[in-house]
Amino acid sequence: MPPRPSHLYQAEAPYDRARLAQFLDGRARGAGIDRRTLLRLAAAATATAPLGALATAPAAAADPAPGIVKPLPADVFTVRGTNAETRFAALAGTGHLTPAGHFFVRNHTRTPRIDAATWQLTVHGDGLTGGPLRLGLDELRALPAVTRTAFLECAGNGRSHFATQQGQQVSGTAWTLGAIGQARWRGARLFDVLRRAGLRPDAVDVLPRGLDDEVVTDGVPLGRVRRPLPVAKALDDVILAYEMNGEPLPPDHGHPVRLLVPGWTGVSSIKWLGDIEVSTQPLCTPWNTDLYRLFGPGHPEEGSAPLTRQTLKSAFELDVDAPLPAGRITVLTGRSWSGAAPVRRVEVSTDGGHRWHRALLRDTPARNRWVRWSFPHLPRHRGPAELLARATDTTGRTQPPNTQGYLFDAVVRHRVQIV
Ligand SMILES: Nc1nc2c(c(=O)[nH]1)N[C@H]1C(S)=C(S)[C@@H](COP(=O)(O)O)O[C@H]1N2
Ligand SMILES: [Mo]
Repeated sequence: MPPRPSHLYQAEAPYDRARLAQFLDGRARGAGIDRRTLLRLAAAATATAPLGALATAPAAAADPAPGIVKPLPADVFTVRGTNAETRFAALAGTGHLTPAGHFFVRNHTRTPRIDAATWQLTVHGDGLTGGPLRLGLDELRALPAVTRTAFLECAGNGRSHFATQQGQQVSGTAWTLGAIGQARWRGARLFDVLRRAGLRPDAVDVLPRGLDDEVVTDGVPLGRVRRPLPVAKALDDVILAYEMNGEPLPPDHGHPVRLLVPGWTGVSSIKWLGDIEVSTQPLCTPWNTDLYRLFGPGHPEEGSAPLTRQTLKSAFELDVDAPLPAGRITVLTGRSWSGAAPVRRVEVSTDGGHRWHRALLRDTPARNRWVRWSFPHLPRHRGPAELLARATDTTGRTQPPNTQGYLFDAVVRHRVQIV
C-alpha cells in the first residue's frame, strides 16, 4: 500500500482516530500496551475525569528537585509535580522568543543527562529498504540545517480553568496558561534522515522514542515516551532540533536532540530522541491510543476523537490579583496564539465582557507563532476587577465566552485588584 497523499495526514485528529480504530480491531501493531490494558486505563480515566490526560505520580512532597536540571526561580516558574509552568507575568519584556531559562518543562519522569559526544540516533524498522542507520551528532549536523520559529504547547495547557472557571472536574497537570513557549529551533529535517535511511514506499508510520526513563502509570508500565507520526507529516515539516534560540538544546528541553513537530500537540515533539522506528504497519502506543484522548459520558467506550491541533488562547502578562493603580493608565500586555492559523485580531474587555476594544498587535501574525499585544487601561474604581482578552484567527475562529470542549480555548476572566 503506497503512502496516502500528504493532505490526508496534515490533521492530527483524523490520523489518530484511524489508528485507534485499526488498533481496536487488531489491524495495527500496539507496541507496549495491549487492548485489555488500554480499556482498563480508559475505564480508570472515565472514572476520574473526561480528560484522557496522563497523570504522572507527583514528585515526593519533600523533594525540592522534581527532576528538572535548570533553576526554577519562583518568580518565573510554578512547579507542578515533575513539570514547571512559566508564569505569564515573567514573560513581560522577554520578546517574541522565550528564553530557555523561562521555557516551561513537561517531563513524564525526569530529565536524563545525555552525553552529546557518545549520543547516537538509531533509525530502524521494516519500513526501511536496508538495515538500521546510526547517526552521531556530528553526522546529523552535517546534514542541511533548517531553522523554524514555532511555539510548543502542551495539549493540557489551560486545563485548570475547566475547574476554576467552568466547574468541570478534570485530571492531569493543573496548568493555568503557561505550558507554552516559543523558540527558534534549528536542526536537520526528518525528511533528510529518512531519505538517508532509505524509506520504503509502503512505510506508513514513524515512531520516535525518548531516552528518558520508562513511564509507569497506576502500576502499568507504559514504556518510554513515544508517539507515532504518519509518514506524510514526518516528511513535511518535522525537524530533529539540536539548537534552541541559537544555543545547544538545554538538558531539560531534549539535549542533545529533540523532535520538533510544528503545530501539533507538545507530546509529539519527543525530547532526548534515541531511536526512530519506521513501519509498514500502523503503529499504536499509549500516547496515541489512551492518553491525549477524551473519555467519559457522551464518548464511546474506546474514547472520543483524539486531541487535535492546538486551539486559540490569550493570556495577560500579569499575575492573578496583580495590583493596578486607580486613576492611572497601565499598559496591559499579553499574547495570543492559535494552532490552526495566524491570529488576526485581539480584543480586550475591562468591564467583564460587555464592551470589547481592539488591542494593538506588536508582531506580524504568522502560522505556529504567537502575537504579542498591548492595550492601555485606565481603571477608575478601586476593588477587584476582571480583565478579558479574546483572539480571532485568520480562519475566523474566535475564543468563545465559555466552552464545552476539552482543549481549553475559552476567554479567561483574569482577576486584578485596582488599588
Ligand atoms: N522523551 C520525552 N519527550 C517529551 C516528553 C517527555 O516527558 N519525554 N514530554 C512531552 C510533552 S507532553 C510536552 S508538552 C513537550 C514539552 O516540551 P518542553 O519540556 O521542552 O517544554 O515535550 C514532549 N516530549
Ligand atoms: Mo504535553
